[in-house]
Amino acid sequence: MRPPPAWRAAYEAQGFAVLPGFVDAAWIEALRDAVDAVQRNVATLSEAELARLVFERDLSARRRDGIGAEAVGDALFILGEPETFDPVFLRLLTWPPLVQAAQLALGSDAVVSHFMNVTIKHPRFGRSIAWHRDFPNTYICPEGPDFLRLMLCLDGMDAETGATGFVPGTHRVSDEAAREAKRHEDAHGTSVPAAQTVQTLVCAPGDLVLIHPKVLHGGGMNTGVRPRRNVVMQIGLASAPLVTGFRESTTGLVLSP
Ligand SMILES: O=C(O)CCC(=O)C(=O)O
Repeated sequence: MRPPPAWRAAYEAQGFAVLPGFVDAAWIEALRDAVDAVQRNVATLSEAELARLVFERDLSARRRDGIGAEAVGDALFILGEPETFDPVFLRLLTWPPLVQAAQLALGSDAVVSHFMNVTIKHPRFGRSIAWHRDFPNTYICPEGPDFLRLMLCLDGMDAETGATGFVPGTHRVSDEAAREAKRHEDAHGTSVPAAQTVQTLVCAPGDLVLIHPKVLHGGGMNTGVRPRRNVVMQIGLASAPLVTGFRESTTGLVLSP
């Protein structure tokens, strides 16, 4: 195993870490173009392709500050399985420096992909994301918190555009406490942490954010005039079988640099 990189201490102490300038501008532009192409061609997509997308108009207006479905057109919130639309995403997921970052965070060379998506907050109405932990989740999850999410910023983000906020240190709860918190959330809704405990992450295009599965995070609406798009990849230990029912095209893909 390689020696731990400098970001590892932040990841362990806070439950998240930023690796600035991880992906170069030319590649970020190619990824943005690929997202734009899907958004532009929504009207011509097949049913199978449409099934991988989540549209703003189909979600509650509550997280858009009441802005109604009629005002958001065909805006995408989630572009699922982006690798099935453009191979540039698979190149990213299997890119050795990215795989190595996941291996170092997880402390093992044997890692697999769980899924990837592009999470999009459109200018003016892109929805807020409720406070949550990624572990446990009902989508694609192993029994324990043996994974992380890697989030690549395509446009950068700040408070106005709905940057991701974290409550540092909240990953230091037991697995059972995280499960109990999820049960509570499902029954009673999510609670909002005190503002002074939240760190809002300002990022530039090309920054990579590593997210511990038990750190509390969420984010506000995009009230600005620029889009806020992040590629989100969940990668886990190969030794931790999934206990959930869903699968994506990259689920189980062995990642080795
Ligand atoms: O896009 C974001 O701000 C965060 C995405 C997120 O919360 C997640 O994938 O769990």
